[in-house]
Amino acid sequence: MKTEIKDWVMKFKDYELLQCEAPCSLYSVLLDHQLIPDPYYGVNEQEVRDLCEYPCEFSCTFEVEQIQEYMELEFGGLDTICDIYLNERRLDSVKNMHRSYVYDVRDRVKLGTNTIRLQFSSPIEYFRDMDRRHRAWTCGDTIPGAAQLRKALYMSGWDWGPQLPDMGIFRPVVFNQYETDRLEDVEVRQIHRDGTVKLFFYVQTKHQSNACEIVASVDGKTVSLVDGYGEIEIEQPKLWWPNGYGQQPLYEVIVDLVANETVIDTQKKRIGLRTLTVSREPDKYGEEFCFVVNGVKIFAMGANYVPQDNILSRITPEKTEQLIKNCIDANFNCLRVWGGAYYPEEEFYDLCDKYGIIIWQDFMIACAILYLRDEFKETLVKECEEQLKRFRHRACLGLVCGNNEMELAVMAWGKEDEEIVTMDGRKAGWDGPLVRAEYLEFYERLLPDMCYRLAPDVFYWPSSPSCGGEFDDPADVKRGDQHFWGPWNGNKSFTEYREHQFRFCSEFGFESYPSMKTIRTFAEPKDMNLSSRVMDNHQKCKFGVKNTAGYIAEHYLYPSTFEKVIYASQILQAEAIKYGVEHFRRIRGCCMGSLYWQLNDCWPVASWSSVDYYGRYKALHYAAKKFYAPLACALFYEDNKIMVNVANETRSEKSGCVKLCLCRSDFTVLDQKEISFTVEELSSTDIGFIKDTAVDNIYDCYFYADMYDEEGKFLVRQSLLFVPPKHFEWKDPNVKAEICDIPEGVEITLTAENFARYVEVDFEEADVILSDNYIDITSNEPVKLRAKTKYSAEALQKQLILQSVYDIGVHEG
Ligand code: BMA
Repeated sequence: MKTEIKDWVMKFKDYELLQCEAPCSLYSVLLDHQLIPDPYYGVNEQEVRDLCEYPCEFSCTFEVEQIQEYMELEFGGLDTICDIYLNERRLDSVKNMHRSYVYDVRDRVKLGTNTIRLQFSSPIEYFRDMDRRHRAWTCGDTIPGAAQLRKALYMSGWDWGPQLPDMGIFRPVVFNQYETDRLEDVEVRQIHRDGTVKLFFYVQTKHQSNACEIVASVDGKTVSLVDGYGEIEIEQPKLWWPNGYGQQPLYEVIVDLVANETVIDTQKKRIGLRTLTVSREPDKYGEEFCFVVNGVKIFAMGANYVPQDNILSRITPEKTEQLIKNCIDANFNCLRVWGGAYYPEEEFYDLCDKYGIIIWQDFMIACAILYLRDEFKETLVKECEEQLKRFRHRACLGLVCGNNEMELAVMAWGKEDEEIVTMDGRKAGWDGPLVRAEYLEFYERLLPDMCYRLAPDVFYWPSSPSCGGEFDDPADVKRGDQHFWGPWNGNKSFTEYREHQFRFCSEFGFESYPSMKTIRTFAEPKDMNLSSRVMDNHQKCKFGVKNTAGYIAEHYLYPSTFEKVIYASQILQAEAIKYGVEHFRRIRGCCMGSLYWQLNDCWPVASWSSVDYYGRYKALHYAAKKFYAPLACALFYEDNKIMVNVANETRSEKSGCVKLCLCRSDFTVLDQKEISFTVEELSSTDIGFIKDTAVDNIYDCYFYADMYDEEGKFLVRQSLLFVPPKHFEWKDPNVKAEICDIPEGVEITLTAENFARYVEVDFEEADVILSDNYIDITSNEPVKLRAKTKYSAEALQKQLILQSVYDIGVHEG
């Protein structure tokens, strides 16, 4: 029998005892009891952060009605430095939130009421101590020393995250009692041959009792395992595909442990039948790097996923499902779970299996030298083993990766003279042999060996970015994956993306501010200035404000209001990433992946995300929907002509046509042309061009292309200017929107009198995800958008807000 222990009491400082329900943490409990202000509001972060200087304690009671053969306490996730007491005797002291801990407590429990006390010590104090005793380099946005504790690094601050290193019970605590045995380790492997799939089961029980039988079943077939081993063949397997390439059928594998004809334990695993690995074949560009699913080379399209909150108990399955649906809405087929975070919940992987999102899974190590001293290394190894066993059977698992940016860091970020003092007192230069040797030993011997042993079908990659390891130029663009930060960190123009022939861009990004609705959750009208204290506190990138202002100056007139700064920052971000992705898809074959930094946020903040903390789409997310469309159209202005590219990421040939048009800002048509196309499956082709000879005034002319499918259905519009938008002679477009009710929600009809670019449709209060947004109105023809919403057309019409590029520099009144 398993009993989850949910009711706890928290003791903190001299507050009275506070009732709480697990999962819960210091912050979640204080917030529930209204004892602290919202840490995400204003500059409260700093005040609330300091509460983690103090210890905090959770206790509970549970009843034992009978003594059974086996009695275990299972802690799914304790964050992080915790002394565990059972009936006032210390059971253990733990320091790794990425592991679960199971204890045999039969000799320690008593009939009747038992108590558990979890005494958490301050992580901040620990960081300080670690930093003092042996300074090691950690990324500058987090609390020094934070990387030397197995606690999600971002919780101690990142360049998009607050410093709120909470503590508490973040996964279930379970009391488990049973008589004979229980299932311990269930491994399911699959081999695909001649159109059939053979499943192999390797199962271990905790006590290896001979009195039990293990039975596995799937797809109506059952096998009784011998010595924990058995096979089932699936004759007409329905294959699992990533989103956009086919369906995602899942098969439920049930493993029962049977004693005296009674099922005494069960484990269920949903699996997808597919082969999935990474190809590193040498090719004419160097060495390819691409996911291969069921033998098909996939162009990975998606972003980097970061934790959805700093206060972990706020992350609900519903919110996670919404976010994954947002990914599907934007045609993603891949996400990278970045290494400065924590290993997501089961439901995250369930959703990725269900919707077809390939997961690039980092181990939770990022941007820091870890001291692999004995105790630390031991817990890290156990953590990696546990996590691998946890997700190795997942249909969605594309690869596991040793760390984020550490190979690069060890080679390139340090200074020879910077001293690092190891645990045993040895001194090593940042790039010294000791640091290098430890790196190689862990990420390039130990972890790949572990993967080979525990998850032999899963591709292992030592670091991101990397060319395969051994400090062999991890930034080489001819091999492996790349992180490219020329635009934004390097202050380069968007056009810079097009100067490189990457193989797989696993990180590139551009910041923006979240919408006004989100800003209003943490700032008052008096704070509505990019450089105010409150806004600065919600901009964790040290040069974020400067960069935003600089890029605005490069592209747009100086915005006349704060609202327009926010809008400009979002369309800049959308444009920047679009520049990159369109180029990457154009060179499909050479480049086989695009994962922008970053999908989401852990609090309301200025960041690289395309969906903000409250689930609101930024302009980038609407743009992603178009640049990641299975059939996408992109424009490239080169050598006085506008080249049209069509990228087809589906498994069938696609035909259609693109209508091209050169116009003046008052909609006068100067030249037009229609190009029909047929583009092979899984390819990208330049289908034709139009010359710019009809352009009579570059400050007044624009170009647009509308793509239609074979049946004449409109798919997408792209537009292009010949000068930076700040120099364009905008005429007031006088955009109007008519909203009407339709059975599924509302339809919005937009019209303009002159060319309108990036028209944003928003509502004062209502949150509505539209079929498209930040759209261009390029002719007298209206543009129609749709939305599923609980609001009526009338209610939305009243709170409608419209703006476009024209408005950025306009002074009202
Ligand atoms: C990347 C990531 C993160 C960071 C982001 C933006 O390199 O690995 O460390 O948040 O850049 O600067």
